[in-house]
Amino acid sequence: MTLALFLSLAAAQPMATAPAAPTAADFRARLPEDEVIYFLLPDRFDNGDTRNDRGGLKGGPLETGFDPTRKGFYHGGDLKGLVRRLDYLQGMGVTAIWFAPIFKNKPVQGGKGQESAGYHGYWVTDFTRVDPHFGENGDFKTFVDAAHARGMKVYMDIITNHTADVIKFAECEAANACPYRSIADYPYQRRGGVGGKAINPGFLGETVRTAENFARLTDPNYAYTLNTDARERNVKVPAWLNDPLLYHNRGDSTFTGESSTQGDFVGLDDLMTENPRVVQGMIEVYGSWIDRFGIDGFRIDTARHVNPEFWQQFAPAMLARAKARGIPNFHIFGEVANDDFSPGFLAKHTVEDKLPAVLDFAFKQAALRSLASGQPTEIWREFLNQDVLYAGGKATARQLPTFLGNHDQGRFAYYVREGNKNASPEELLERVKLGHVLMFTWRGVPTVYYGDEQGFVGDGGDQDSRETMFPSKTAVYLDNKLLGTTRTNAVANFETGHPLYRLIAELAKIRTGSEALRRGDSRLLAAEDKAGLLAFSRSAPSEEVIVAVNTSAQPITRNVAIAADISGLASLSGPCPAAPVAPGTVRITLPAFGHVICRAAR
Ligand SMILES: [Ca+2]
Ligand SMILES: [Ca+2]
Ligand SMILES: [Ca+2]
Repeated sequence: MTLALFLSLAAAQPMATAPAAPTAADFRARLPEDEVIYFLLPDRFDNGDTRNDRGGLKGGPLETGFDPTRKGFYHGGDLKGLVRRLDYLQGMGVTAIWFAPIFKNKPVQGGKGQESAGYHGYWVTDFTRVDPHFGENGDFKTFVDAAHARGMKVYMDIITNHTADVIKFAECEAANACPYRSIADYPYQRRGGVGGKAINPGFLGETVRTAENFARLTDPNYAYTLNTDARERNVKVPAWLNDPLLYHNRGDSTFTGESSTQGDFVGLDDLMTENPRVVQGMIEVYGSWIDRFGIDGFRIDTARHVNPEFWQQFAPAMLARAKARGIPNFHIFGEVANDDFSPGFLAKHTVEDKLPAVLDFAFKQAALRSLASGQPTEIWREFLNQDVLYAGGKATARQLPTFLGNHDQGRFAYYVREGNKNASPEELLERVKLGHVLMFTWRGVPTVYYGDEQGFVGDGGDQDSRETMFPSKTAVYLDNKLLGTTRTNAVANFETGHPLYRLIAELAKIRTGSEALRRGDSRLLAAEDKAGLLAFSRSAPSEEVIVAVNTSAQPITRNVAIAADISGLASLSGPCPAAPVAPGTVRITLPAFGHVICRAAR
């Protein structure tokens, strides 16, 4: 539409004015769904201080954990680096920063020859302080205050399921693999199996979650014989975490059945989260971070591996703690890792665990099916239909962080390339761009994975998707071919001119300025039994926005049914048709992988 036509339409049919974009001063008033989240690993974002690269430790990589030539070790990023890039993030429209766990980790773990480092943050030994590789608690305060001064929120990544791997079992130490030993085969009241010596008389098991019952659990050697290195027996902080009775001690999870919540996550010591001592301890640990720093939310790691009753107590306690600290819109979202398209599985954890929100793995899956594998756009209809499954229904669905890829499962661009091996670099970029258009217009909270805005692709999941934004020295990162640029991972990549950075900045601006896109109800307008059109509407009291995308490599023209009283469409992005072709019908023409975001006028 031309500007003149838009103005004439606007003059003839004045639109309600969308509320002004929130400012720095009132960031606490914003709802979770108002945010644009950016997820990063502090170790891989920017290195603002090389003096802390070894975390104050002496020795080689196996002592300090620092080795930028190996993907599984610390590369040097830290809080000072993050602070000096706040302009970069704000320029992209980011309003909330979620970073991988900041807590002090066991620097290196793993059997001989299989060692890797805690650069990712998920192997915590001290839950009360920042890992020295990232800085001091004072650096954390500087970061949080600097973010808040800009009106940006800070979401911490927290873990209550496990600590670092400190507890060792005599029976399997040499093999470095400890198979899960079930309650049926290794009951609490016998040592080493049903025929063993009687221990723990009267202990009724972990399902009787009272202090009285857990007081009868006095010997942790029911499944395995504990054989922890004497030098590590007091390494955990707070000190209560050093009590081996507060762990399940049954060996490695197979991620099925009982072991899903009671097994060790690849050796990490699995906390007895049924014990009220652990519940209370974790409420204190994380409540203290809210009290001390006034942070704005938690992403909860491995949420599905903790018993629901733990979350039923922990989540409301954190919300109350935040409220008392003057943080009314504290956001809590759990990681319920899932590779299928199964909103029901995700929703279960909002219903049963009563988690306020979960990461929207279903969004990632729908985006991959549409843009990496070219499957029918009908999946998006099915997607919206299942929003009612969440506790709180559609209102909860609007608060789920949506994402295209992450540090565990890999980058969106990687899967788009894998699924379209003969596509040109231009087409791959168009597909990745359209994924971001969907993420910023679909219900939920758009969550950008660091580096995606610089065209990072990676080589797969986990360590292969954790490149540094600063110059890399890691061979498997250096040979990567990025999207939308001729640059490589050998140089720093904070380019505000990268086409994906620019697109995200534009989308963030549109979304932040639109009540409908942030908070609106969703209605599916059109989907197809093949790749092609997906159209949907977002409507809030002040406005309605209509979004249409073309997931196919061919141009399309389709008639789409909209509300009959819509008289015109003003473009927020893309070539919106100026007016309906008939009352209630708009004709949408889109190039391959094109999109329109249109504000309706009535
Ligand atoms: Ca550093
Ligand atoms: Ca567990
Ligand atoms: Ca590579």
